[in-house]
Amino acid sequence: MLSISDVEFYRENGYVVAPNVLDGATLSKIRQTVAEICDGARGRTTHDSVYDLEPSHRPDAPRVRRIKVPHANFPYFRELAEYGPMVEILRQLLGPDIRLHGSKINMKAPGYGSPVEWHQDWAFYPHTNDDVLAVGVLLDDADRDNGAMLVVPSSHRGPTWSHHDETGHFCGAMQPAECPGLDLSTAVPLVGRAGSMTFHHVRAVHGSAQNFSDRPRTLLLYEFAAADAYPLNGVGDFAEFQARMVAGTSPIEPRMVPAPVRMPLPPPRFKGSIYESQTATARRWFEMRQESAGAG
Ligand SMILES: O=C(O)CCC(=O)C(=O)O
Repeated sequence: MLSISDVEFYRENGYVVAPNVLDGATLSKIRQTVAEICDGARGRTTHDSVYDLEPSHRPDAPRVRRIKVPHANFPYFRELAEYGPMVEILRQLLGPDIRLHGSKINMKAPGYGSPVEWHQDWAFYPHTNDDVLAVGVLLDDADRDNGAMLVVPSSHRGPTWSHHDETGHFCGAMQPAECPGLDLSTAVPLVGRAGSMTFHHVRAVHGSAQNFSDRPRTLLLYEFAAADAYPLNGVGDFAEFQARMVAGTSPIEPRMVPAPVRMPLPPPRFKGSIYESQTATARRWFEMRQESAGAG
């Protein structure tokens, strides 16, 4: 459970870290399951519906960047989305009725694990109201050097920024130089020990650098919404939508609030994952900084 001041901190800043939420046995089981899934990337030559691969991946030397939608691809991760202590915290932040929206596991291997450019999740999946958040389940200790997620405090109360590329297509990456008033120097790394959980608001500006350390940074992300938040991108399969409820009941009447929305349209030129869609823009903030640090 979060304290009252933790909940207030989340409302004010758009993020909060809860230490040591996972018990040791569950953490070990998740890590082992992730390792087994990653072994399955051996022999693969391209991205598919489960694996997003690092640019340096080779079939005989597999490098997985992301395990896609684990809750849909592996029953264990659907079960885990109902992990009691996590759902208790979600109730505090979202209310009693909660639906799982999506999931992913972002690997950041030592030395090469890819950056994720600045973005707001809301730009990918706007809803009728913004009681929507992502949980980061830390499967390794996370710190600034191994690519912990960075969040700009209180940015969830600001505009929804453009996430479109130079051709006008959605690409899922912001251009911070074109965001007046957004001060990235205030960004806070969401650090913690393995087994801790981070919670960030769907409109919070966040990103993360390449892993330059010699330690892995594996992050299981679950996205949850208050059940009365309906996705503006539509509901494809209503039975599947309802089957994603993790607590309470699902109303048929969406709650609407005025929140700034930009639709993720026209669709990205490069599809498959955020890593791929963000390559559509030549102006990548984390990569540009890496290059200038190398050149300097
Ligand atoms: O893995 C990370 O550090 C960032 C994850 C993220 O924001 C995303 O995948 O949408």
